[in-house]
Amino acid sequence: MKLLMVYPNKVMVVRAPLGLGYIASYLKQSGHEMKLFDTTFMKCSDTLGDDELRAKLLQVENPDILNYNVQVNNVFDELEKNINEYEPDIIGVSVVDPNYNFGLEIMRHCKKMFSNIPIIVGGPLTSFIPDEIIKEDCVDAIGIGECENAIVNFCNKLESGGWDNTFDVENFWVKDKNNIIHKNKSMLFDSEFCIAPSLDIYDERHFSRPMAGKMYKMASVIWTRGCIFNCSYCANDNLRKLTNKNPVEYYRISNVNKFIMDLKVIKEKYKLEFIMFVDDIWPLHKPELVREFCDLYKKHINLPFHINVHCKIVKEESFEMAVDAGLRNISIGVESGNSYIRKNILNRSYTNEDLQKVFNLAHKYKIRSSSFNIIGLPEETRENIMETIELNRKLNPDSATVTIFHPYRGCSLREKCIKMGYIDNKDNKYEEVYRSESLLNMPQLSKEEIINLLNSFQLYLKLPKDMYETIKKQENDTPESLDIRNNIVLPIFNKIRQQESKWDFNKKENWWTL
Ligand code: B12
Ligand code: SF4
Repeated sequence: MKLLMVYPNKVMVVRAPLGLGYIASYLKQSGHEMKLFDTTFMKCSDTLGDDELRAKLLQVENPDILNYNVQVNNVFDELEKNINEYEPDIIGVSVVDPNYNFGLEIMRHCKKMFSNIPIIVGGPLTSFIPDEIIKEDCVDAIGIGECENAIVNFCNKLESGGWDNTFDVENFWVKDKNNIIHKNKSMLFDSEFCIAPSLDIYDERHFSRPMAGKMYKMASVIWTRGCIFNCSYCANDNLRKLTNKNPVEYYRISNVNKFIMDLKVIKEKYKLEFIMFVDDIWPLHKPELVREFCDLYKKHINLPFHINVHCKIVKEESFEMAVDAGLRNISIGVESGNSYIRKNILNRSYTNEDLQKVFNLAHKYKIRSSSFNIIGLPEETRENIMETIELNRKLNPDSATVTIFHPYRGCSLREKCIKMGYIDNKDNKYEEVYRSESLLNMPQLSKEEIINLLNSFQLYLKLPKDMYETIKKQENDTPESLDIRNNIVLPIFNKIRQQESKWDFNKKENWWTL
C-alpha cells in the first residue's frame, strides 16, 4: 500500500514530527510505502513563523541565522500535484490542536478532488475528539493513540481484503458505507525494541536548528515514551487513561543498546552535530540506567545533547554522568513562580528550592539551561506573572521560553476554563493565536495585559530593576511606547545579551566562554 501522509503545519514549527518517522519505518518494514507531504516550509498564512515569533519576543539570540527559505507556492496545488504523481492508496493526515482547522481544509479539498482515495486521520487530537473528527464527511477512519503497529495492520488488512476487512483493527475507528462507525480499543504501544524512525521522509531543513545563537545540524529523538506526572495543561494524563495503564506502565524506556545503535546510524547518515531528546521526562531518576546509557553514548555517539528535565526527579549522580557523556543543554519546566498556581491550577508540586537545586546543578557543571514558563493561566494576575519573572531572575537560566497558555483539547485544565466561563466549549482557533494571543476572557487579567507581559518578559528578566518603571512605560503599543522600547530599552537589552556567556557546543572542552 502507498500512503501519502500530510503534516499540515501552518505555524511553521520547525522540529520534525517524530511520530510520522516511526510510522514510516514500520510501514516500510512491512512492505508498504509512505511519502510525507509537509507544509512546514510552505507559506500557509500571513502570520510569522514560529522561530520568527520567538525572535520578535526576544527569545532567540541572533535572529539573523534564521533563514528557512520558505516557498510561496499554493499548498493545495502542490498537494494535488503530489497526489497525481505518487498515486497513493490512502491519504493520512496528522493533527494536533493548532493545525486541525488547516488539516480539515486539506482533507475536504482532497475528498473533493480524489473522492476514491480513503482519508485516515491520526495524531494526539484524534484521541480527544474522536467523535467530532470521524463525523466529518471527508474522514473515512481515525487512528487513536500511538499507531505504529495499528497502521501496519490497517494497511495489511486493506490490501488483503478491502475496506470492510479493516473494521476490527485495534486503535482504529472505521466508517462503513452506511456511515456506521466500527470502534476498536486502543492498545499501548510496546516501544522497548521499537524500530528507529525513518528520518529520510523529512525535508533536510528540519535538521537545522538554532541553539544559543548558532545553527546546528541536529535531530530530535525520543528514548522514552509517556510521563509519570499528570499536569493539568498537558495531554499526557488523558493519553495514558485511554490505554488503561497506570503512570509507571505508561512510562516506557526503550532498550538502551538498541536505541544507541540506531542513533549511531542516524548520526553518521545525517552528519549530526547535536542530539535533541524530546522525551517528556528524561530518566535522571534512574542512575543505573543513565550509567548504562552514558557509557554507550560516549563510545558510539559522543555528541552534545539536550534533554527536558522535571525538577522533582533529578539525581546529581545521573546529572554528572550525563554531563560527562555530552549533556550541554537542559530545559526545565518552571511554568509559574506562584506556588498556588503551580499546585492548584497546573497540578505541579514542587518548591522554588527544588527548582533552584536543578538550576544550580546546571551552573555548577557549566551547561546551558533554559526555563519553560507559561503566562495567562486561569486565575493568574499580573502580580503572579511578575513572581514568575522574579523567580527566573533568581534561577538565572541562560534563556527563558515563555508561551501563552492555550486550553488544548485533552488537557484537564481546559474543562476548568470552560467551567469558569473563560472560554466557550467550541473555542479551538489556536492557529491564529499561537504564541501571540490568549483565548481566555478572564476578569482579573486582560488579553492585552498578557500580550504586553509576553512582549516584555525578557526585558524584566534581564534589565536592572531600577529600569522597571521605564519597561512598564513601553509595554503597550502606542508610538511613545515604541519609541521608549526601540531607543532606550532595547539597546541596553542587546548590550547585556552581548556580554552574556557564549556557547559553542561543537567544542569538547570550554564550550562556554565568559
Ligand atoms: C515532541 C513534541 C513536539 C515537537 C514535534 C511536534 C509533532 N507534531 O510531532 C514540537 C516541538 C515541534 C511540538 C510543537 C508543538 N506541540 Co507538541 N508535543 C511534542 C510531544 C512532547 C511528543 C510528541 C512525540 O514525538 N511523541 C511520540 C510520537 C511517537 O507520538 P506522536 O507524535 O503522537 O505520533 C503517534 C500518534 O499520535 C499517531 N499518529 C500521529 N500522526 C498520525 C497520523 C495518522 C494518519 C495515524 C493513523 C496516526 C498518527 O501515531 C504516531 C506514532 O505512534 C507531545 C506530548 C506527547 N506525549 O505526545 C506534545 C504535543 C503533541 N504537543 C502539543 C502541542 C499543543 C504543541 C504546540 C502547539 C506547542 C505548544 N505550545 O504546546 C506545537 C504544535 C506544532 C505542530 N504543528 O505540530 C500537544 C497537542 C495537544 C492537542 N490537544 O493537540 C501535546 C500532546 C502536548 C500537550 N500540550 O499536551 N511538539
Ligand atoms: S511533566 Fe511535562 S510531559 Fe509530564 S505531564 Fe507534566 S507537562 Fe506533561
